[in-house]
Amino acid sequence: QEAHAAQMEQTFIAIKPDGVQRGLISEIISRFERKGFKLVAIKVVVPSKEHAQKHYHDLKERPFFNGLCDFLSSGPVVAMVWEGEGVIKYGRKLIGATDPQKSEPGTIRGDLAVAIGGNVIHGSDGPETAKDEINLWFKPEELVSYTSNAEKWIY
Ligand code: FUP
Repeated sequence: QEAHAAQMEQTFIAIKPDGVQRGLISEIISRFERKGFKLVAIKVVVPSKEHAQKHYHDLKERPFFNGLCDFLSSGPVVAMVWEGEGVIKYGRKLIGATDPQKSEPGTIRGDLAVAIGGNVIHGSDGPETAKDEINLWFKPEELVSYTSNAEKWIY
């Protein structure tokens, strides 16, 4: 386990208001959990518009930015931090392409969504954004550090 500690990374994953309203929380969590990733932080929040704007600041020049921020702040979001080897990149793989019409079957968006404006989930797209997004959504003390019994079988 100690040998793996250096390779462990964390990513920010959010079930967006459409995913929460559609009752997809457990379905989405179970996909990350069954894979072998570890949940180290979770909360249900209704983000403010300002918070949504900070979260999507990279997209502020895009025409859909305002509608996107309205959407993210329109209701409860399940904000999470998942940990594991390669979780940033592989989490994106579990999620699938941004446009659900293009995401593969077997992915969360491929299996559970049809429109880009209702693609149910967000996941950090790289190590830097993962760090920034975790810091935006969580205080350090909201993240837990623990060893699960399964880890010696996963790693
Ligand atoms: P992703 O990282 O897959 O969530 O995709 P982006 O960061 O590029 O986009 C963030 C969100 O903006 C998407 F989840 C949906 C929305 N979006 C649109 O509404 N229209 C677009 O053309 C692109 C993105």
